Amino acid sequence: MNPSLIIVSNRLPVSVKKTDGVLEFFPSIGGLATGLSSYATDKRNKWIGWPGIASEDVTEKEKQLIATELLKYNCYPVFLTHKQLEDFYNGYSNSILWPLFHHTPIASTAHKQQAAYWKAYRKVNAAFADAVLALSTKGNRIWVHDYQLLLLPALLRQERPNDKIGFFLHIPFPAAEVFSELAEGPALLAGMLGADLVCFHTNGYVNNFLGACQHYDIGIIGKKEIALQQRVVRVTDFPMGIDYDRWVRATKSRAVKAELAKWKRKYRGQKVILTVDRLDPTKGLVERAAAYKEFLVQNPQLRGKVVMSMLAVPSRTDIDEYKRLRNRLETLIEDVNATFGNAYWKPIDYMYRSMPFEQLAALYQRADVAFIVPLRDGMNLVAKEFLAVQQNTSGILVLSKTAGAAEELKDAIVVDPTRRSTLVRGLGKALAMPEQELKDRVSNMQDLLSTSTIHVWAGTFVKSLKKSGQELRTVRVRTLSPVHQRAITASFRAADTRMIFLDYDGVLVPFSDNPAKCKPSKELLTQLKKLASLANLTIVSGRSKADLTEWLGDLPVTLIAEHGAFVRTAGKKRWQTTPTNLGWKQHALRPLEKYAALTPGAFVEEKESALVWHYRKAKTYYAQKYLVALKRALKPIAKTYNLSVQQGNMILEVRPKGIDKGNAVLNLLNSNSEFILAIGDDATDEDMFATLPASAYTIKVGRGRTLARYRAKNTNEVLALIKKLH
Ligand code: GDG
Repeated sequence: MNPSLIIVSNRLPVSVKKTDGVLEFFPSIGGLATGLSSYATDKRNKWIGWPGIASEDVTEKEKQLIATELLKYNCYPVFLTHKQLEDFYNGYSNSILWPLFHHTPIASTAHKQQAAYWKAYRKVNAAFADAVLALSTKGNRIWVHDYQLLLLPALLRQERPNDKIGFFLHIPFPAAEVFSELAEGPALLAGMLGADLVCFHTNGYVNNFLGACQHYDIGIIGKKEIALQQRVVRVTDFPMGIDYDRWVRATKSRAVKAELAKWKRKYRGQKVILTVDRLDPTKGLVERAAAYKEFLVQNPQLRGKVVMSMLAVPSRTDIDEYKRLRNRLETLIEDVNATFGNAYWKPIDYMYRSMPFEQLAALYQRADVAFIVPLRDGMNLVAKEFLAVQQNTSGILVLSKTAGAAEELKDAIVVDPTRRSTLVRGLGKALAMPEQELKDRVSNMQDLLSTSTIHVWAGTFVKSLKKSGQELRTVRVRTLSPVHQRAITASFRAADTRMIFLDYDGVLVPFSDNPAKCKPSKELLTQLKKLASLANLTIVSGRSKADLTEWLGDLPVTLIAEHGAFVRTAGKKRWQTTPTNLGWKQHALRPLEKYAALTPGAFVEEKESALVWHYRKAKTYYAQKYLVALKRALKPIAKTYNLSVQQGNMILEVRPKGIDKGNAVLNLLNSNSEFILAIGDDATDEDMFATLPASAYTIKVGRGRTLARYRAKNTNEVLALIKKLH
């Protein structure tokens, strides 16, 4: 039996509104619900999202009612407050990500609010993560949708390291140079890379995404994949299709035929140029109306014989930018109608509303030209729907080269939406196209649309998700070069919030047989102090509390002793302890002491939370011989008492499982951090590298296998890097 599928999107396929105190449920507009219907109706699956109403606008009782009603559709609501909708949805999602991902400018008013918006975005993504974790179980497949939830895959990955998580972006992914304008870029990439499968509509977006990862030096980029330290993320294009049969069936339905008759009456004797879009800056509606105006100027003979039927669906009406756009568009339309129109002819038939399905299908049929020229568009399903209904009718498509659909619909008249002259020419070509050529082109495109349907899209995604996440590879670690150092420094400077985790021995001071030599120099203390004034600095060590307090106790840094058994937060004097049962110690001590006695130079150090077998000063021959025997002897004890036996730099350390640098760092990790750097040198630091997000800069000092992204030669290189940071 297939495991359950959890679908997560900002909006649920069923929305709620309250009119005069009565709750009404209605399907949300868009193809996604149709595409996923076969999954969404299966009782084992769940769809999690916002139901379309702010939490303040409903009582607790109504929330329960909504949840009960939605359950009939296997939908589960995540309620969001007005403030969250303002900052997360209108703010970060629609005023920052949406324009930037469509290569259009971010309004200066939005820029000013970016920090607050980002905070809300992170919080809402975390709220979605909580909902998904509460409503799913380990082993479920999770499919996350779209730009509102870019952080969600990584948030889920932290809790579900082995679940199959997929992500689909419905809008374009911008070019790396545009994406890198976004201060939160690395965090967003790390969020998406929490998935096993990251998908886009087109190959162009795949390449842009890989380019952005390359820009930030994340992972090893392969063909349609990114190898991270422990996982390989598949990055591929799955162009979304439409429910082709539904649109073809519609042309035969009585309701659509009746609507078609109405449109025919309305537009009698005219060539209809159709545009259907949400009223959105990226859809280029003003540019379209302006091009049409120019077309009328250049083709006076067609005045009175053509009409632009413009359906502008209200969208994001709370955002100022959208209000301004509506004004500009309507002013231009009035101008065109006043300049060219007369009592018998209105050049632009403008409809600011949404339309029932049957009416829309009939309008598509009546149109002679679909003028679908968004400035940039993830895919554009309207273009595909228009083509699907051309069964006994002969409409042709003019399409932007910057709409995702253009990668598939090669037989459309493809134009550059930023150049008015090509738009005008495109319209002319469409209206003059010989009937046979037009029919051939449309039929070619219909062949593709009838096979690459939305059901195929969803099925392929789910199948690929099933297969993903199985490969594990060892990734090449790069030597920390001056170029990498510069990238790290630049990213440090650009970030507002920074976290740095440094191991002590082997990272800040070289190893030495003489413990006195391990004391930090004055110079090192000064450097650390400077660094701590710029970043949240933590020293993550295996050393005892006493050593760390004596050497580093006066610095404004957080100290982690004995690999996380003890933590002293910056600015505080008290150490906090992770409570553990120490009954295991006496059992482990026996073999440790036995083999220390057999190995000249080896000795046992008893820490509060751990036992350490040191063999730095032992003769190699004996050390190696008895290390193997010791490990064997410790195995059953470790199993009984749930201990970890870990080899470090010339040490073997035994301590309770769960006390490790990974968990220690995880407890301190602040999801706000825009910059994370961790430097370590031995196996205990690998836990730390494994825990940190893919965007973190991780550096291993010295040789040996590692999960870190970079390798530094020695402590001198570490100190040089630290100096560069401040
Ligand atoms: C995003 C991406 C990507 C529209 N008005 C009415 C209506 N619609 C339906 C259409 C179509 C859908 O809404 C619009 O889809 P688009 O693809 O054109 O555009 P976005 O809303 O911007 O969607 C886009 C898409 O996600 C999918 O991944 O293609 O690039 O921006 O299905 O038919 N339906 C009805 N009345 C309307 O007035 N019934």
